[in-house]
Amino acid sequence: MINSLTLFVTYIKNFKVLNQVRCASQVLPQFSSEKYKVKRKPFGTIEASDVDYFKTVLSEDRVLTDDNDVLPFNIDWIKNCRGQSKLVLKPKTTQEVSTILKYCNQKRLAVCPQGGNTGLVGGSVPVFDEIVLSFMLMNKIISFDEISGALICEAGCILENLDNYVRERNLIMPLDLGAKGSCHIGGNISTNAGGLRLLRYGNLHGSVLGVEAVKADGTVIDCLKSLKKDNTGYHLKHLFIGSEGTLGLVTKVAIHCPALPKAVSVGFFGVEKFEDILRLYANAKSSLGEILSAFEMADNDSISSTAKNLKLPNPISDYPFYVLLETHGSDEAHDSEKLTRFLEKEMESGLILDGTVTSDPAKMQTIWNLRENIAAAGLVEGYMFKYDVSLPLRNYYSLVPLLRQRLGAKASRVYGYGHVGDGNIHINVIVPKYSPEASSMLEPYIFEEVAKLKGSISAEHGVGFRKPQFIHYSKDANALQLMQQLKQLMDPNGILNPYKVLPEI
Ligand code: FAD
Ligand code: 2HG
Ligand code: ZN
Repeated sequence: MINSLTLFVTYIKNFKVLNQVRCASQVLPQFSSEKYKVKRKPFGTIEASDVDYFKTVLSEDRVLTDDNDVLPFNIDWIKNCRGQSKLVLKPKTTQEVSTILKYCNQKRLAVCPQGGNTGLVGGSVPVFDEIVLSFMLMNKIISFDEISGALICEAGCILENLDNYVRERNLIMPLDLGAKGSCHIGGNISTNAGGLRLLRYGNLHGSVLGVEAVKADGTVIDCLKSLKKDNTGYHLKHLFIGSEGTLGLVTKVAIHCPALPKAVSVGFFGVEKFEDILRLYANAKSSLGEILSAFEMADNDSISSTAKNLKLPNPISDYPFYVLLETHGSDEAHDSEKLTRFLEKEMESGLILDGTVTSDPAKMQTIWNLRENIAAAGLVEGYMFKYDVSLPLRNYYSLVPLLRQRLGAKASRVYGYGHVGDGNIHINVIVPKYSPEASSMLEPYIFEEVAKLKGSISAEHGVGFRKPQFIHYSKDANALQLMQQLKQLMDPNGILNPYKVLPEI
């Protein structure tokens, strides 16, 4: 067993470092409207009188109009999209959100809701001059029931802060993702974020107990029940989970928190070929059963470039593929013995070439750091195209070699990694510089291939601004029509996050 972990960089530090690298290393992105050739819809334009009105609703310091103050709200995390908003509003209460929306609806002013701005499909930033409504000041925990595990909080609470809060009370948040230090629970719900442990704790349609949301006309919809069972008619909360701010703004959330596992172990394995990962996954499910909490994979390029770019240690040496496997259980000796036995057995079978198993928190964190930072590490190498698709498991990795071949020397790197347990692969393609040619070699080609394989063009990141024109690869025409009808019903003037999710008719 290899235990050469010497450098313990916490995720939070990495996230900050990465943000600095990201901000320092790139010039301002091109305006989305020019890059993607979008025409402004006939919304109202903001006038001085509108700003004056918002200053009466919010205090002056919560109405941002200075270009430098507004700029960060116009640019997305990956620095791919850039809007031209001139106004950011920071409400503190549901009532303020409601008053703002009522006014915007009457004056046909478009609004872009923004949480932690970590979204990866351009949904969180404006395209033109939409008003940014930031949830960053709606960050209070309202109540927590330690017995049932029901947490009720405002939408702008940062996921990691919530997790720290409930951990102190022996529970955990039911989702975890690399952006936890910045993303908001309201953003998570609006994107139906998946993350690293969906395999174990399920998706947000299951763990969200209730939401409070504000419709485009300012009406507050109170579905903030914290009951596990509530079959009183239509399950309206689901309309807001994953609708990316196009049907209503989520202001409060009730969510079920599972128990803090008493025992956590992590295994990190080197594997020869992708087919072996699938066999390992099947074996892990049967050998580890209910304690399996994550089964992640990454190819060599993902891990070696992340280790190199961010100077993170790789606890095992170079292999074509890697598997990160985690268990959440209640008996440390029993669980780590189970995992060690699994490692030994699969090393004997030849599915695992080498590996390490640990229950040491710092060492587990080091392994997770390597995995969680893949998303960002490539940003230092050039322009990154990101794809987030789900595919039948037997075809899970098939697009990576296909894209490598198609792009040849035009791409400096094409790599795949993701949540095997959810059939969700992330494919990152790095080119030295953005060009429409590179883009047209990738899109719609990749989505056509996903459709041929009966996958989904968005597994967990959403549709946002980048994918509405491709949504038909995964949604049937009648389903799309129903989506349009729902939008018309809930937001007849189309002021909520325009240019996102729904394709142009
Ligand atoms: P934003 O980015 O601010 O917004 C996302 C969308 O939701 C936008 O359309 C926005 O308009 C809307 N929105 C935000 N708040 C509200 C609200 N209160 N009401 C209505 N609409 C709202 N995603 C995953 O699913 N799994 C992962 O493992 C994962 N890992 C990531 C790792 C990194 C390093 C990064 C940068 C991103 C990752 N993401 C992942 C993507 C992103 O973090 C998630 O989509 C997250 O849920 C977005 O939350 P946010 O608060 O940043 O939302
Ligand atoms: C992850 O699983 C995230 O790390 C981000 O969903 C994926 O950035 C990506 O491509
Ligand atoms: Zn992911």
